[in-house]
Amino acid sequence: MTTGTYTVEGMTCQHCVNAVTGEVGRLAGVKDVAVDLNQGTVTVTAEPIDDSAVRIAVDEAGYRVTN
Ligand SMILES: [Cu+2]
Repeated sequence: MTTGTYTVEGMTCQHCVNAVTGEVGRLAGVKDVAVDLNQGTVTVTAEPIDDSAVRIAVDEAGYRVTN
């Protein structure tokens, strides 16, 4: 299991959390998605973790990975 932390721009409320969690959580191999609104981060636990797929999923949710 691999964990990756992404800095995501634009998340402000529970709606944002649900949108990001929903899109990223549907990716193959993803076991957990944890959003920290204060830090503006999304921590993904997956086996394997597909970095580019995570970035695309965040983008599709309407936000942007900045790291
Ligand atoms: Cu929001």
